[in-house]
Amino acid sequence: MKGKDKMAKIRIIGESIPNLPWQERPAGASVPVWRHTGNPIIGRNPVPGVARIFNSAVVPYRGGFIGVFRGETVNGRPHLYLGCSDDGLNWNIGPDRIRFEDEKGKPYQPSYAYDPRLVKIGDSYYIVWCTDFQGACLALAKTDDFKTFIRLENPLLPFNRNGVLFPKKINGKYRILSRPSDGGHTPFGDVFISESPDLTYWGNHRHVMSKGGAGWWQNLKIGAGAVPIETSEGWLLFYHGVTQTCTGYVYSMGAVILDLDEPSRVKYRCGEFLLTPETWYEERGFVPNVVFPCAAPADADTGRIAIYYGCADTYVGVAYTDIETVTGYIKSHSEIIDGDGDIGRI
Ligand code: BMA
Repeated sequence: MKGKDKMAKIRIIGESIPNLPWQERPAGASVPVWRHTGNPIIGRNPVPGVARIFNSAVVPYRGGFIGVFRGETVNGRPHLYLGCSDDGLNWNIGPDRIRFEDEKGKPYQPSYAYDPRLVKIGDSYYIVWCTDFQGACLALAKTDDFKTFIRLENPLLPFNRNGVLFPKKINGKYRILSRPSDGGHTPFGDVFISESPDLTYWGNHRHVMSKGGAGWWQNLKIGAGAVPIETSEGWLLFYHGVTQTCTGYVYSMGAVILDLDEPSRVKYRCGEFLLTPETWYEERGFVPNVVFPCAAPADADTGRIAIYYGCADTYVGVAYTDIETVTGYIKSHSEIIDGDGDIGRI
């Protein structure tokens, strides 16, 4: 590698978010990702009728932030709620569930809804979440104003979870990451990608990445997390990896860089987790030992990234990194599992 290439700065290709939440890495720390000191940013019983909010997605909106939140209601069923914030940390969450309609304006409410991801593509915003479609599967809705939410056709067949849309078309096609699953707590699973010309018809399915590797933290299953960040090096994806212990699953966060033109191809993948349950709000809650990233807004001007993640199926936390730190760490700890570096068509 030439000296000049070695020094080339990695850029985020995206918007400026000057008010993105941010704290510097603690003095003396060398970790690639660090927690917001005010975590959790959303505590228990945040809204009447909602016992816990976690695994939720946030985007910048009109100079502030807007989010779609997974609220576990007081009868234990998950639904989606809307929230807004000036600073991305203090949230005002509406007391009513998001009301969905179909393309003819008829109510089209999911019987349950969890793990939303939120993405802006062009001038519209899209929500992908896990819904009931004769079993757990992915749902898709569109909004232009966060007042009217139109459900589109469910993109894939059951069972499937962890659906994440890319923020733009790649070579003329929308792309969605997903994790084919089972009807229960799924003791297996890899990340796949599918493409569509119109968000209705999906095909050209490819395998993106496998569970496993030399380490054990992601040896049971993996699932896409935040909307991928476009960078000069590739698509930066924060995802979750799961291991099984004698008392249950442990969810950690990892990161991978996918090829810009052919995102079924892994370029670099961190063999180590970037965040694992260590604090009381990650270790203790409705489901202990869970960190579950769902959003990572990034500021193209400074390279700063704020990662929103669910903590122990009970709280929302924020963690920080910057593009140079995290890509440097991924590349210097990269481990590509057999076959993941190709296009994923067997
Ligand atoms: C997964 C999903 C997530 C949850 C995790 C840990 O299967 O249901 O919503 O955070 O389990 O319970």
